[in-house]
Amino acid sequence: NLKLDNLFKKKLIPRMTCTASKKLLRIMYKKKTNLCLAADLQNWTEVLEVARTLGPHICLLRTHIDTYNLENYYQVVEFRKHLKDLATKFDFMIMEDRKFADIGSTVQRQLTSKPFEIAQWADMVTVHGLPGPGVLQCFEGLENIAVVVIAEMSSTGNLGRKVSDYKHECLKITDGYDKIVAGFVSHSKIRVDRKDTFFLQFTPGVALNDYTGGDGLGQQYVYVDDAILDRGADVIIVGRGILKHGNENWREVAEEFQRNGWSALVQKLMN
Ligand code: 5IU
Repeated sequence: NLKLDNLFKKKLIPRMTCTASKKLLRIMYKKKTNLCLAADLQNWTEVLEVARTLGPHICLLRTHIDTYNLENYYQVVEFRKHLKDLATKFDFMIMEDRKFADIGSTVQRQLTSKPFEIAQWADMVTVHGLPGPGVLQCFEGLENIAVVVIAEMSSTGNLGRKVSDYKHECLKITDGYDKIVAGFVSHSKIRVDRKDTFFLQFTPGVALNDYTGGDGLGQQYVYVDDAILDRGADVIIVGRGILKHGNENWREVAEEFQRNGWSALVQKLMN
């Protein structure tokens, strides 16, 4: 559809200053998906399996590399090599949800030190806004890695929702860092069309309409349409909504998230 093509290629993509978000938006448009898989599985081999199965349906794969039972540095290297190969093969990006929250000089070392060497393989990482702009400044010397600032978490009672202005302050610290910041994690609308910049909103805690309730540990879920149309998500982050099913059903469920997510995004952007 010509209107949608124009919207992505002439309006949205050129307005992004951050190389990673430009790339992500291109992938989303090409593959017709705004689904990010939260690859929360126990073993690194299972993470590779899910990446291989769902690669065609996702634009982004979100890792927690410290939870995959990687036993030594050589396994880490092997894991990230295979994951990168799959990302290239299926054309998706990788976001390590590390949630950095320290002073810049420490974050810089956390990004580069062994065994994980996050800066070498992640396209994006999450950071908390709590430390202030230093947490962004420390990315300036690093190439090929962008930042997603956590403005409002999905969990019950999270301070991003409770502390007035927290979300807005997270926005403010990104001023001057348009090249580094790909967007925000938020469970409610944080549309920040500052100057010429278009940031992406990533929203976790998303479920299909067959689901009600949380997970008993504070996670709160919203439906795909609510996440995108009411709460402003551009990219939906889904873990258990897919992974709680047996691996023979992963693809089918992911396709449903993909279809619903993409049609809601198109509806939102065309309005
Ligand atoms: N995640 C959240 N909420 C947040 C942030 C990250 O759920 O505010 I920041 C992560 C945690 C989990 C994934 O790895 O997103 C969501 O998983 P489920 O779809 O399984 O709830």
